[in-house]
Amino acid sequence: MRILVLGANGYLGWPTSMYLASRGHEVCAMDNDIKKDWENRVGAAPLLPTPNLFDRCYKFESLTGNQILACNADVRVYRHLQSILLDFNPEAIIHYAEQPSAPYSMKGKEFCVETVDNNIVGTLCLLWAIKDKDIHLVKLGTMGEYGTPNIDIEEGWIDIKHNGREDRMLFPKKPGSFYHASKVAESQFIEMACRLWGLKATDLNQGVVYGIQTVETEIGKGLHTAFHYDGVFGTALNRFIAQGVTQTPITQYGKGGQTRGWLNIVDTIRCVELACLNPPSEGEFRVFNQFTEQFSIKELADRVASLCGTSKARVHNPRVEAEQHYYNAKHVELRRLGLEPHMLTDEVLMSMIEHVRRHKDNIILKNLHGDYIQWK
Ligand code: USQ
Repeated sequence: MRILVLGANGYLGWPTSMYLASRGHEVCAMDNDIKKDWENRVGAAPLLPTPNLFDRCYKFESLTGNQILACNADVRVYRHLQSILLDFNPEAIIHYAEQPSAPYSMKGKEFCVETVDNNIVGTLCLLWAIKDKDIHLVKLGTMGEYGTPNIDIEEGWIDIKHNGREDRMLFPKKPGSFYHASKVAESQFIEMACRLWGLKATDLNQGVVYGIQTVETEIGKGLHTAFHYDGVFGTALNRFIAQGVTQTPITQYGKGGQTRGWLNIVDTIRCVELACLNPPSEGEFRVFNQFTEQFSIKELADRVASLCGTSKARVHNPRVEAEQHYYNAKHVELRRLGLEPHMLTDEVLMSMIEHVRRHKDNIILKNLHGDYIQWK
């Protein structure tokens, strides 16, 4: 299958590109390198520096014989996008080209506007570029679009009975940051484009991803993914691991009862492949909840603290979010398509700990605590 990956040099985009190329797909990897600017703006850096996309595609091909075409372009530059679509003629597009951090989007007006501009304008350009084309859009959404409602969360759609009448509606959304709200808006635009123009799209409402290794990242030096551990781009478990490894008190925010869906990075890449291989029908806006297990923040902080022999910090929650709440989100569709989940065992946690420990000297200690971005 010919697959265009947008945001291909990121935490998920790069392992996805390699995985798909290893599985016999023709892959074009597009990125505009903007992540480095965002990192610089908040003083963040991944555990290992992110190589140039062209260099690592060349490296990957020389080690495996599998080609990944690389291109440097911004989704929002419409003429570039059009010419890439014309040249490569993809059957599916995986859209990761987004500002992914909730704290970044809450840091101030400029950060919020930049997030919304990057995410929403990028997605709108993409929708116009694939209008009238037979391309399946696989869009990375987020479980955070739903928030933490006091009812079960369905996979995207809900049947509603109201005043004696019935309809099938998008599941109500309650985002908790401007980043999450940007994803809600994108879902709405994509659903409308499917309904009005007959596009076909899959919205993958993904939970929090953890992990650092995939089969392909281990093939050779320079093929690693961008592992963040700071308070802006580092997701909670990845961050806790870096804190455990450096004996820095683990920053559980507040009571830690915040419950989320979680998945291993190796399941992310399998899920996007499954979505590509099983496209929806014309005009369909399909939603999958992409996670494999639910955990509270406290459970994860306690497990890492115990495995690493680290203490826990008492951190007042800088976010506005429920710290004790009901959470029950359905996630059956990807299993139905063949996903075999990798669960978060202590063995998996230990292998992450060992891996991060090997690069411990690269960790910027001040990024593991302090300077919390306040939600209000
Ligand atoms: N948290 C802590 N301590 C920390 C960092 C976070 O307790 O040091 C807590 C947060 O308060 C929150 C939970 O951990 O309750 C998750 O935070 P996170 O930073 O790991 O994840 P989040 O901001 O929700 O965003 C991440 C990704 C985003 C993705 C989302 C999926 O950055 O791209 O969309 O996970 S979800 O959480 O399901 O919305």
